[in-house]
Amino acid sequence: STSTAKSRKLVTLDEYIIQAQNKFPGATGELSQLLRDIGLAAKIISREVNKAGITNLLGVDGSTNVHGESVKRLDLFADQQLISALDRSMITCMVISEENDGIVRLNSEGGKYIVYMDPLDGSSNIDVNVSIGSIFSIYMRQPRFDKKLVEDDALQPGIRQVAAGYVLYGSSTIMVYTTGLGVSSFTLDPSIGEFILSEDDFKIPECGNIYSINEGSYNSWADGLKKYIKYCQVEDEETNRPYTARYIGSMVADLHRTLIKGGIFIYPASTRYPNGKLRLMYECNPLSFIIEQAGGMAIDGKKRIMEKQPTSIHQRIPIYIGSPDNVKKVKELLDQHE
Ligand code: AHM
Ligand code: MG
Repeated sequence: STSTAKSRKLVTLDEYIIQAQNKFPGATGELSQLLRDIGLAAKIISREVNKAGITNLLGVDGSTNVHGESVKRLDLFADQQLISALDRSMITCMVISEENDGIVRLNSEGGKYIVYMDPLDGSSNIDVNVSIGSIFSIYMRQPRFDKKLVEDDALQPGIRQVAAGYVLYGSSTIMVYTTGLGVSSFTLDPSIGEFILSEDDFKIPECGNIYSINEGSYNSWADGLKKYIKYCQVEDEETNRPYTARYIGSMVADLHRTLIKGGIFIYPASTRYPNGKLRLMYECNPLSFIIEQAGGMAIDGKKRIMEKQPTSIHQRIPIYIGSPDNVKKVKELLDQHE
């Protein structure tokens, strides 16, 4: 019957974006175009990530391969792919990337959007064939066209994000994004080269039994955090403890698991990283937007990450993010042991 045929219909990322845009009669389609640009770059990066093992056999980083060609670093390759995808459609005025110290100007005259990105996060995991990801965060340029485009235009708090997402290059390649109306995910079918809708209203469990933190820096943690990790390890059947420890070391992979299975991911302040390691604008804000849209929470230990007024484009911030019950519990202990 038609209804079964309909229910089996595969929806591609591009179709989904156009359908979503059609729900807003006034929409110009520019944000949709931007998301499609990122989707295309993601497919190209995914292909290269899958080939990385073979490339490694031929020579790495700045060295030359057997053909005498120089081999590009994968993170720089990802950076260039994303920037040229965004450049093509002329709607982005500037890009701020982990790979570039300053801002990258694209269409500084007419471009409406400011894009932050970490083109290939978790790059230390490339060498060991473990999941890595790309992260993006999109803002509108504030209407000040009289003035020259400056770095300050990009210093907007996370609550002003108009869209954010990530691509996880794992056992399959998955793109997850939000425009503030819930969280959708797409799985890349490499045989046809399309992202196919897999989930269109992701919700994080209220409480989870997985904690994710680099315990190597235990000695320099705040007392409240030490207490929380001990709490996770206590045996208590009723609250499903002890929790399970999982830490991949790729933020995108650790957060994707947290989104699906619940629990908490923490990158706290430590002696080595007094402000935490992760970057506010292209790691913490976009992941916070997604987790909040899925019903979770993200704080810096005290306050909501997305309300933080940024002071510089590459600044770092501690992060406690995940299921609401888990984040509330660690906050309670942090407050108690200040
Ligand atoms: P990178 O941008 O150099 O790849 O570092 C970011 C990564 C995150 O993906 C991950 O959560 C974190 O670093 C892990 O850091 P650590 O090895 O200190 O636990
Ligand atoms: Mg990074």
